[in-house]
Amino acid sequence: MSVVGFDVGFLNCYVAVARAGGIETVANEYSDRCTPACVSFGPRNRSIGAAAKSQVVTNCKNTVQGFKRFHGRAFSDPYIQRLKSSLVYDLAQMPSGTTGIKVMYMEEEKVFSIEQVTAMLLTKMKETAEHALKKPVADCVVSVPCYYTDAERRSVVDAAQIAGLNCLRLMNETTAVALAYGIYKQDLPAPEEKPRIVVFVDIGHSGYQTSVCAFNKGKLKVLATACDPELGGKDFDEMLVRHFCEEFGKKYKLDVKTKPRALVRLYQECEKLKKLMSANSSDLPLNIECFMNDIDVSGKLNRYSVLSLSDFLIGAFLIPVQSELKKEDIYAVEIVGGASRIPSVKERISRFFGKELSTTLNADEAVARGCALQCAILSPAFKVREFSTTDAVAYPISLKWNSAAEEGLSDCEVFPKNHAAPFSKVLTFYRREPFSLEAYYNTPNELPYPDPTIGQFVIQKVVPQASGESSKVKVKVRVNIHGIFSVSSASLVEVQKTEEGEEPMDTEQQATPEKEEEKEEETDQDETKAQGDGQKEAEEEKTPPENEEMEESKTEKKSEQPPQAKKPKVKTKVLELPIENSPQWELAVDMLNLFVENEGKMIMQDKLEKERNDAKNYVEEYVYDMRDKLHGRLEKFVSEADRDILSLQLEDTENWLYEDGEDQPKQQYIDKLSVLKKLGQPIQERYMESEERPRAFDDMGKQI
Ligand code: ATP
Ligand code: K
Ligand code: MG
Repeated sequence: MSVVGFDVGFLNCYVAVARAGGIETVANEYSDRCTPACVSFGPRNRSIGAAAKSQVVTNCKNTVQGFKRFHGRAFSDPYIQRLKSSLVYDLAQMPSGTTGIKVMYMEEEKVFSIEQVTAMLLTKMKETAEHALKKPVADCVVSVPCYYTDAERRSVVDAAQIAGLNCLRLMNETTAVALAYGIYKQDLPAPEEKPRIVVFVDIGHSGYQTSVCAFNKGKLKVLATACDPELGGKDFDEMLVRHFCEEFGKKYKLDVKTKPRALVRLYQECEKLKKLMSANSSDLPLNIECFMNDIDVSGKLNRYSVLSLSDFLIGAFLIPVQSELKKEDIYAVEIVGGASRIPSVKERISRFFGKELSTTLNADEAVARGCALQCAILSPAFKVREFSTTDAVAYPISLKWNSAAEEGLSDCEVFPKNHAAPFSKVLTFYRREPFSLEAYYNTPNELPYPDPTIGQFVIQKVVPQASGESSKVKVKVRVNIHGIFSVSSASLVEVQKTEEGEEPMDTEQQATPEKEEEKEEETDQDETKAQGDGQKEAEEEKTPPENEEMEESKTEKKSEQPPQAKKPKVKTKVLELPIENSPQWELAVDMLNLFVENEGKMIMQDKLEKERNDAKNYVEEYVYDMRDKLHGRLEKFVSEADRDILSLQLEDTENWLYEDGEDQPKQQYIDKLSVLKKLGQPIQERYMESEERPRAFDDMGKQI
């Protein structure tokens, strides 16, 4: 059982693990806790993270970044089409209609789905976690922006599965931050007291998220969220890039937009400049050598000109949080995310809340830490302080269906905005035949996504009662732990017989399907017991059970008698009904399996390529090392003739490495090395022996 949290950022990713009783953000193979969200494709392997980022300029067409925004999106989505023209790499349509990226990999043109690309990034992060924990990693919690829709979330869950991960929860980024904030606080108000209200603001590279959270001892509840998925650090970069494109156009007559490589370099330099500006108010230079057409370029910016340039951006950082929040109710405004370091942005947000901003959390690592904490809470193998997290539904969810009674379509909002999640509700329908429900977001204007459809759900095998009347069908709908909507179960209540005048009974219809089926096989005597259990279940449906998942019973038409009222005894049987689920842009199971298999193959290929490279490096190292030593400490232990032979061999091998040996199978390098070692080993042994001899004398001396 592993306890791992992954912050999959637009630009920067972080891995946190539970180790030695605490949560720790761990470093990758470059000793960096930040792993760039970047994947680069080469003729023999993939590079992921920092290794990929170093190829952004040299292999720009096959190096992908900024792909977080492609999840769950149709290729035809106007948003994707607009982005496509501004990207250095190419996008393509997947057979299912979703978005893929088109690159050259293993010397062939390949299209990878967005799930595959994110899986590659997760593979890298998984390795980082495994390296830190020194054991295989599967269980984890992965972050997503709180504005992600169902299709986007499902796509990330699939990506985790492709990477061989078992995602216990997709966690909203601001909720993860809230958990990281709350779990260590010793002074939270008692459960019955007025909660402490804290606002969390995360300004990343792509997006801007805020959430209002209520804290009591041992729990946090997200009251409301507000986001702008298209406002973050990248917008400042873009503004600077535009500025310099214009300046270089005038000054050097260069059209930067026509050269992808130059544009990528300009983006890199502008991001650096932006960061420098956060700490400097003086003029800052920008110099790039051999920028385009062998021309060196230089430019200059100061904070005041930037302020005027970015005024419209900073103006957008107003927070339309929909809640009845008064300024005096807010205990603190905690700010995280890389772009929260921009002074003018901080100033603006602080002014809006009329409050100094708090920066008690690590701005870069809080999301990953919160995810790891959530994973620890969910993991039975790990002991951690009890802390329950209730999230909020980001967009109101409605269902619509064909209604015989009302002639045409009926609909009903099942989860209003900011409704608690995870959460289940039971809806009751009266039907004679299978029927379908369509789930959709009912505020399309609020949605940062073109298609409000969530999915189609067909309740199958519905039949009328023996009497010919409509059957009572109970449909359980839920927003699950990932924030994904589903129709989780459906059952039909079959009335078997009615006998007047028997014992009074309560709402026995609430019994769960399994309970009812048991009841069918039992004798009359046992029936009471089963009914008793059923009653218990009914109560549970209205009160939150321990597992954090709350349930609420909701009926389309009220048909139940008030409890305690005497009513005729009805013997019923509850049948589980199959549901045909068709969520929007769902990845088909066979595709998913294929992607899992392919990821495995690519991991193997990367491993083989690494081994091949290592084998080559060993030869190179040996050549350099021996050459030095032959004229150094080994000199006395080799005859001149033998030294000349080996020297010649070393020289030949070096030449070979730069020519024919540049790109050979692993075995070739192993063979070359063993040829060299055959000559070198005896010399080294003689040297070792002579080193050991005086030490042996020393030891003898001690014995005497
Ligand atoms: P998202 O949350 O949108 O998925 P992310 O998590 O990858 O993105 P962060 O790592 O939180 O983003 O922030 C990265 C952004 O912060 C980049 O735009 C980066 O340039 C910016 N940034 C980092 N440090 C500074 C700084 N000192 N001044 C200004 N901007 C900064
Ligand atoms: K991040
Ligand atoms: Mg982030």
